[in-house]
Amino acid sequence: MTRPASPEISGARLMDRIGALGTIGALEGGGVCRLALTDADRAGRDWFVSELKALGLDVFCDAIGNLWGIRKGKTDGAPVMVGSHIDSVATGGLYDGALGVLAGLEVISALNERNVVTEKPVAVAAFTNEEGARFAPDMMGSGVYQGSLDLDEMLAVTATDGSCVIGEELDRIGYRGTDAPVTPAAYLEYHIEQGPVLEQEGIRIGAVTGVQGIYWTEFVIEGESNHAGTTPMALRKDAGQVAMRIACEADAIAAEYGPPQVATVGVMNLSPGLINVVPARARLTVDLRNTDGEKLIAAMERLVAFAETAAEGAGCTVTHRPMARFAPVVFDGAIVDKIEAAATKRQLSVKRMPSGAGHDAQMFAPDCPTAMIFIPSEKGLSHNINEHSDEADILAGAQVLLDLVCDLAGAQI
Ligand code: HGY
Ligand code: MN
Ligand code: MN
Repeated sequence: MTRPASPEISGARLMDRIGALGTIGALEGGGVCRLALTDADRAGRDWFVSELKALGLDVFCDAIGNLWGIRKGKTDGAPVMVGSHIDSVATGGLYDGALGVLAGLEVISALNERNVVTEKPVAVAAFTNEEGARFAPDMMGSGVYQGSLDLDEMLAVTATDGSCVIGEELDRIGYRGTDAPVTPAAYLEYHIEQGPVLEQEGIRIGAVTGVQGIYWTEFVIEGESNHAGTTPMALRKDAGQVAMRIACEADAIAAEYGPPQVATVGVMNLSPGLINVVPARARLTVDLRNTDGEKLIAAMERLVAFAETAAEGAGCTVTHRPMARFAPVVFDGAIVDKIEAAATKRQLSVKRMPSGAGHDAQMFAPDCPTAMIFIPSEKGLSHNINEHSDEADILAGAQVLLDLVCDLAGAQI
């Protein structure tokens, strides 16, 4: 039997799938909202499972709703897995997460149409709640899949708006499975950069060397509501002022540490939230990240100490709760080298770089050879409905992914 030629990505098929998934949870002005375990997420899951079945894959679902399909190989061993996520933030784009899952489907389509036999099985996965926007922490499904997050603990997590619990939502959408996760022989994730580096430097492919550490913390400050007009400043217990000082301190830490340290206050709620009432209570979240794990811990400790001093000085109390604690990870050097070589062989400019965003890949890095492929994001935009990547880049990155899968899975071509 003549060996099939090296399989090629079908751009039309991949763009069609991006368009199809992009209609699920579509927002009026563009972009998508497929918050984890909502009806839109369920619809996305249903669509993904139907695609896996149509490709002839065996389909699996575990106890936290992670979904994966496996294309048989000559051997029954651990698969080479291509994964990412189809849940999004509330103002998501078409590509964050979806690109990696859909390119995984395209890899299977390309292997099938050339009847390529691989030594190892090939798997395509979509992990539950990568974003952590509705239920913290992020990378929840992949963390449970690989064992770094406890299943029962995660099933009991309440939504950030207090409306529901993960386990019940999984039952409600019918995605609490029973299949046992299988640690891959290697894990590859293809993702948009979500930052400005590749575009600014005119580079086509990022060979991602690792992911920075991520610390999410919730602060709750309790003060005393009072009249905005009659209460002298010195007699106030203003929870709002303390919250704002904590936010300013987070910003000051990032400025003093300099890049790559970043700090974000994404949520700040004041109550009772009335124009003429001194806030009795404030809740804010702080997202701190750094590629240096020790600096990240130092930044966290400094912020907590500041919060306690600021609260005490204002006659308030403060509590803080970790919502995510992920140390920086380094990806497998040999696979990063392969990504670099595969891009170069396709005459694509390529750059080794760390990831500023968290990804499911960081949950696999401690357990199996893992790496990521990036393509440029227009204006570095992401978690924004205007997120965009050029079709030529989308296809180029997907071809590099296919070449890597053929290499790692031992495709007979
Ligand atoms: O927060 C992150 O970096 C990822 O988008 N969950
Ligand atoms: Mn993502
Ligand atoms: Mn994201």
